[in-house]
Amino acid sequence: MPACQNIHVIVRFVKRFFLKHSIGLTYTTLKKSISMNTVITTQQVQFYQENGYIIIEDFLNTAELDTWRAAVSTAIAERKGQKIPGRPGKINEDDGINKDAKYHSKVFDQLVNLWQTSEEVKQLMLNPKIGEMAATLAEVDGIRIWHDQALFKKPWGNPTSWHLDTPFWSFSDHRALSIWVALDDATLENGCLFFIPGTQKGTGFDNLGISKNMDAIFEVYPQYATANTVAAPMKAGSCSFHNGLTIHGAHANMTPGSRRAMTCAYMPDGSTFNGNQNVLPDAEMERLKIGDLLQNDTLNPLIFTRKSSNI
Ligand SMILES: O=C(O)CCC(=O)C(=O)O
Repeated sequence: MPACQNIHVIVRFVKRFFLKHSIGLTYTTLKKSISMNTVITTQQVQFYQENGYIIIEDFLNTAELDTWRAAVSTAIAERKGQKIPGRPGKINEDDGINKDAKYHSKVFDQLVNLWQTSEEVKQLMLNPKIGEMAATLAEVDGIRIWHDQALFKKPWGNPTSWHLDTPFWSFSDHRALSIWVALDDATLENGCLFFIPGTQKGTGFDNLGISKNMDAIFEVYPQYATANTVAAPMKAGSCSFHNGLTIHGAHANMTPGSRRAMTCAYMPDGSTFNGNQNVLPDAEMERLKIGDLLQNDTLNPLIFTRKSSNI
């Protein structure tokens, strides 16, 4: 082969090498910066509407999971045990709703509205992409944050008895829902969630609290006492959404490790005050009358709406 042809071959090889590796580099960079897996398909909406819950595998990539873990841990440390901002009461104390603080403090550590006290958590919770996921699943036009909560089931933690969420809240909307993000692998051993599919269609807004007895909910909803349950083990970084009227609970933590989760409850935009105290500050409770729109953007930010340009 003549020398000039040799040079051409070498140049082509070098070009190909750089092309291949620069694409590789671009892809790696992209992969790192790819945002959360927030696409919701029509099939997923149908599944959610039918069953009242859905699991989204690999919602966060490894880097995002690290960010969430760090933001939530720091926010919890900064709270020094205060459960709800602006309200008295520390974790592990009687919250006036669930009797027997000694037992319930061993269900999980529950810290509410970390987004209000941590800029890092606020960045995560107010992400419109998550709001869009919630709005799409719930089939509503707009989504407001009701409250976030870190739910950390400690080693040997008690089970989370079957319960409903929406009856605790200060509005009554059958489309309200929550995201539950696994910050650790949630397994059958350490307290993964369980759902009773389809129950969101038959439950209501009477608040039963969370009993210590797993079967207490069936005194009110005996029609579900023989229903099938579904376990929702999840890898860290995966998440689920569940309707606040779907009967759900979690296993005991049978391990010496923690089962950490970050959650957020969502209120459809346009919901109205029902008179229940939950997480609203006293001043807001005094101001509100039953039937008023809950549209205080400082307390319940609108994180996604289809009505006008997104936030
Ligand atoms: O994390 C748990 O054990 C229960 C979670 C739950 O009930 C909820 O997110 O609504």
